[in-house]
Amino acid sequence: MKVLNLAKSAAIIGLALVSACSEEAAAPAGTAVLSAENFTVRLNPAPGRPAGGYGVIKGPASLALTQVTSAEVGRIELHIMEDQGGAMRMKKVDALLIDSDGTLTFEPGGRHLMLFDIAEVAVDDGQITLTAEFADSSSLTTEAQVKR
Ligand SMILES: [Cu+2]
Repeated sequence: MKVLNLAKSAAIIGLALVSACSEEAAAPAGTAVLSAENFTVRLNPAPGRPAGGYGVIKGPASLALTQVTSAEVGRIELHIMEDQGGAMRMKKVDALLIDSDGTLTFEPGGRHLMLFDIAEVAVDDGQITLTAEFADSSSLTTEAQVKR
């Protein structure tokens, strides 16, 4: 039973760390100062196709965004556009770095979020809560407006 108890404590510590990270306003020393602006999710008019997520993250240059999650979305991928034999195609990447000017911009035709399986209730509400996670364990939560 000792092993089980240890596993339980580890899980509790893990949870404590996660909740500490999500309080970005009272950031402890060594945690990046981050902000998000104008996030929108544009639904795909074709049923069953993923939606595009756009907006701007501000933070320290070269900090890596490692994932974006939402309780209201099945899966969110980080996408870039890449020239493949003369045609621009989307490509999934594992991380995106904040640019040297301190911004990471997601826009149509460029870097974007790809949202798969958005909950109907979020579509009806017109809002999706997104949480961005970074390589230094910082995180940032923002509300994205849903547009059809
Ligand atoms: Cu995409």
